[in-house]
Amino acid sequence: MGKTLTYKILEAHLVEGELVPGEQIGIRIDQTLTQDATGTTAFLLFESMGVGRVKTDLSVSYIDHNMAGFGPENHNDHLYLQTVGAKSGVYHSRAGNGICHQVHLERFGKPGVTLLGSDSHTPTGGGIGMLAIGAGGLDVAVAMGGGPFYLQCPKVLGVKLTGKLSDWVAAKDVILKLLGELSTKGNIGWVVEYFGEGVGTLSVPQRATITNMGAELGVTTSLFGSDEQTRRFLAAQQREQDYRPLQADADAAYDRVIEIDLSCLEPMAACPSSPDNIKTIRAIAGAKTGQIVVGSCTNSSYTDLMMVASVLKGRRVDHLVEFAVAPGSREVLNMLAENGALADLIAAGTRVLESACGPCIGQGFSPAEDLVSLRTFNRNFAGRSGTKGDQVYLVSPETAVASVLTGKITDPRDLSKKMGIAYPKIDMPDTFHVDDSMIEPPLSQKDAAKAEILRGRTIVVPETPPGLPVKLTGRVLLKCGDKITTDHIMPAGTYLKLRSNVLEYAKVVFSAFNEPGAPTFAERALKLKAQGVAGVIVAGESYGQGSSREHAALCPMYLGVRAVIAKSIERIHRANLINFSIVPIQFGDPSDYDQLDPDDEIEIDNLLGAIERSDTVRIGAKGGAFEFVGNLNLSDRDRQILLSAGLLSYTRKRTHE
Ligand code: MIC
Ligand code: SF4
Repeated sequence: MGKTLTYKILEAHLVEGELVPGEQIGIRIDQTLTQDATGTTAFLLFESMGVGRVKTDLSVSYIDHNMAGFGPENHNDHLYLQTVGAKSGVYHSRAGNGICHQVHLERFGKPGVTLLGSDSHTPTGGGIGMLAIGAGGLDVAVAMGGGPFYLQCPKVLGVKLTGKLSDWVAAKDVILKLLGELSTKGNIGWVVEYFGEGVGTLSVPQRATITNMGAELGVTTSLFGSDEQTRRFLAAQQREQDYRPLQADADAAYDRVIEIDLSCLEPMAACPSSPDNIKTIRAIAGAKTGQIVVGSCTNSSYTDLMMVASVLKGRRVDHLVEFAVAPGSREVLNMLAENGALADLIAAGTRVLESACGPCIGQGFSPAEDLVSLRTFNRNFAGRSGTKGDQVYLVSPETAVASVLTGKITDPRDLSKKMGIAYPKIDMPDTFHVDDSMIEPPLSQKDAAKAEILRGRTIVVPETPPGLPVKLTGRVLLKCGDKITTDHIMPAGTYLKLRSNVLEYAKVVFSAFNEPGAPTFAERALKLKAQGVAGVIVAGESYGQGSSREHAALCPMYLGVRAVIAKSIERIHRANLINFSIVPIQFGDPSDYDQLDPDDEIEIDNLLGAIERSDTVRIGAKGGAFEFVGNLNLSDRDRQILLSAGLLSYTRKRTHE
């Protein structure tokens, strides 16, 4: 049997372990990316590792998340990242240059290369044939220092694409279809690889939409091969030298194959409040909408926005709809400005937001209560928009623009059928407007030696995790259900500016679960911590879905949380827990979850011994009246990290050995 593309790239980068599914492997990382919301912590930790300059082929630091600038925090972060990056050998993409994944695809992505990013949508790079993986900032810091990245050797799901998308059906509908089939849980340890004759009909920006939102499946990454479409994209970005053809073998051994006929797809939506709550637009058409946004790293490419502008040219946004676009990059915005499409959007009544994450991470543009908001984004977790009880539907730019005209959820095919609007086929241009003047190269080693790093008062170095106790005596601080996302654990939106100050940010851990008038999660946790009692979280399936934000481990660690006991824990979050010395435990028997209650006392007699040499722990609860077994599922390296009180101490120890 032949090799998958995933295994070809893994093989070329393997530095530890064997390519056997399920085994832990270490791979060399060629490129890293960080963004400002995870980057400040990543760089503070990188600095404390004492490595000096980055050892990767390329590391880029982007400013794109924390852009609202209410108070000094955001700008302090930008200045820190600009100066620490310049000194450490890192390229710096300035605020206004665009969303990390879009800019990285345009300017740096290369087929066959490994990319590790401190953002869960790093797999966007899979659209150009990279093996691009999201991870916590500390893992990225270690990779910047030249350390391998460790992951579970994946199984490969081959998605065979046949046929061709019909007019008004978009790449977004491909990934929505897949999310409908596979859901957001139960896909840990898989890579999705697209193949088949349908692949050649998709441009790189379309492929990137699919691999981007593949993150919502909870897989390690998603990728396409590198072919004529890839060459065209790189040539249009004036980087044809970065092209190399790459494909899986014709008889590649996929662990499972799903077939999707692109010709049979129709417009779809992820309904509130999960990216896997999929319905056809036909089924939900007619519902009133009052707010629509086209943007985010999923759908803000030049071709997406040109399609929207072409439909809106000479027409008006419905008077009950607020419509905004957030172009993915300055390159995209520049091109729209130059060719007049921006003027068409403005004339139609569009609000033009800056090239950044913006509303996708709750940085403004929150919808009114009970109002249906259509967004071309990748996540619609409850409250992520900044409005409690929000009704966010994730759709393609085609569905978005059709609904902009009618004020109702509208099947875009009706624009042709009922309104006589022809589908504007936007081809990828032969040349993009390339201007790298907002990407600053790092200082030379000589200049870097003298350069000063600017550290604003709002940037606070995070606490190092304490060692784990031999015997854990704890209490259940929170019992939560299935699919708890990192947005539930560590809300972003208006709190995002606290990312560089764990002491402040920790106050809102699990704030979605706080009851009015009752002590907050943080207050209860700190009280226990002062009494020397460990905090324990009990959760259902798929705990820690969503983002890579390590604050969802770092802040609970600071509050004294030492263990999470769940039915299952998602990949990036589980790694973050281990990195910050919180023990991830899976119920041996999921029905034991039902026996536990908030405030239950928890005892693990020989925690350290179990971590050192066992696959299971015996957990006592309710003053000894109930005992159950937890699975640890730790690799040797995980054990060492936990025994060293986290990845930072482990890395320091190894550097000085
Ligand atoms: C997200 O889309 O949730 C984010 C904000 O980009 C996060 C990163 C973060 O929390 O800073 C992600 O996807 O990893
Ligand atoms: Fe930014 Fe949204 Fe993409 Fe996250 S998903 S990187 S917040 S645009």
